[in-house]
Amino acid sequence: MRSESSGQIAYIGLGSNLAQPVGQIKAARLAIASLDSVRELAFSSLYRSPPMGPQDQPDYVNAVMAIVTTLPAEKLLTCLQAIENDQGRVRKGERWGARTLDLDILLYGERQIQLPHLTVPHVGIAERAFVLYPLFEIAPELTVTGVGRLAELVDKCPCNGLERIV
Ligand code: A4P
Ligand code: MG
Repeated sequence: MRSESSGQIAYIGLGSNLAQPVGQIKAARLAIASLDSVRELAFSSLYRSPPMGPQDQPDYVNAVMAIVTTLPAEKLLTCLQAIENDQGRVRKGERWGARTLDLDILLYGERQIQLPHLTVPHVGIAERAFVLYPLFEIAPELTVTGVGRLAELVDKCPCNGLERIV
């Protein structure tokens, strides 16, 4: 993984399964790219998949975005949560429940972060097809810090009904 002298390369996972998910993902991409101190490097295709977790909710649309940023990881998280809120995210306390928008920091440079409210690399990254496949599309040479080569993780991960839609 590279880090740029002008900042860190970070990967953000985007997910939505309510209120026109494709539109939610596209709006979030614009909002992230418009943040001060953030520049978009790459954006994956959009992928549809059945829900992981409770099954009585709509299919998800997911994508992964690469950015370069001078924001510290905690500040980036705060900015992403503000975008989730702006796009109508309601937290009902149900684990893995339906949502208009979920923005996760998948990777932040090569950092490993363990804070009460922020774990990087994101928990579960190695087993989730809806994260690994779009990430591999935009960063096939990546190594996931502390976990292993992305190409090997993709090889070991069944696609679990994931399909590329756009
Ligand atoms: N948090 C810790 N580390 C991070 C990080 N690296 N990035 C904390 C973002 N947030 C991080 O998240 C809960 C808390 O995680 C936050 O307060 C933050 O401080 P949340 O977004 O409020 O709630 P959540 O997303 O429901 O929780 P969780 O456990 O993060 O869920 P996931 O892992 O995001 O999974 N099925 C499909 N097909 N596609 C999906 O995208 N997503 C989920 C949610 C379930 N099923 C899915 C999908
Ligand atoms: Mg989340």
